[in-house]
Amino acid sequence: MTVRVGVIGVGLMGAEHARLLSRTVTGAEVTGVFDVDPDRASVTADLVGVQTYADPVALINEPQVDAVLIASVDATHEEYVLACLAAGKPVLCEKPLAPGVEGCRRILEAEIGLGRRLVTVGFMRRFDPGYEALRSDLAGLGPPLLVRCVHRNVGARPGQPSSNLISGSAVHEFDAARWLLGEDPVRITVHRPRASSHAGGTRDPLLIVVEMASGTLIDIDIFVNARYGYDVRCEVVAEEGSALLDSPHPVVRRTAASAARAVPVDWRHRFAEAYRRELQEWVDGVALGQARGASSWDGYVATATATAGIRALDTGRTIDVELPTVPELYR
Ligand code: ISE
Repeated sequence: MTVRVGVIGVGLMGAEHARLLSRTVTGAEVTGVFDVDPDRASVTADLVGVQTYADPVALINEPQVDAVLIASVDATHEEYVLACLAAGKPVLCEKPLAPGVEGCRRILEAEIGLGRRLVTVGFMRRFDPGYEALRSDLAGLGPPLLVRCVHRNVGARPGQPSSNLISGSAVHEFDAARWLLGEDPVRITVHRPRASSHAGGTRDPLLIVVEMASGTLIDIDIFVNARYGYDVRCEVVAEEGSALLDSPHPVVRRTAASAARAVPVDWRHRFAEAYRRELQEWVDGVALGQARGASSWDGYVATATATAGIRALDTGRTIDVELPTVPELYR
């Protein structure tokens, strides 16, 4: 079976997903593209040889569309995911599932009402070979004590709200920590070091500390105007040793009394293989009627953690992450 995918939102990530779906992923084809900017929609539609749609909900309901990929702006995710659920179609939604917990809850309710999982949230680190190796290495290291994360971008849009560092960037660490450790967060604190003069008024960097249910602490150094490159690292310190996921570049270049390893410039390079595998798994799962990857419950927990984190940033206090009992469908 070829899974026919409608792509909603073809900015940086959506265009990349459309390209991968039509050129690299097997068993998939793109059948239609929507974007609020018709010119941008045409660029991707021409590249993958399909038509553009003027109405995203018409694209979702199109009989030629078996599954939907949503990569439009965050505020539109809830509406489109709900439309996919109403049409009974599998959907891969870029993170966040919805920017607020209420929106995530409405999606959970709709999916629970259907009685089957159709929603996958685009937490691609779960498909990164490095993160997978890190997770399997933990088995021999005894109980984890600390997870020490670094997440740096070259630069961010000027005037970006400080909260975006939490909801748009650190949200990946919130999900990765749960996936690595198999437990949920209970509280979050956000420290605000002196801001970089390159951050244009944004509180950047931030140092976030998340306490998990067992007492394991996650610290996240998030710095989106780091200038030198895109740098994601993660070390799990456990009772019998530690496991470190460092820069993925294998070659160390030594010259003129120095040794250097290349650093990627953005996440599409660093996580290229993760995105490819995420899409392949999703398409294979759709063909088999299985939901794979992060669920809407995982998306809900990530948004609940980010929401508590934004309050922690605004108030300077430690904030509890309040989670209801995991619904049956997601156990
Ligand atoms: C971006 O939106 C992403 O999702 C990237 O994975 C992340 O590393 C980056 O910080 C975000 O801005």
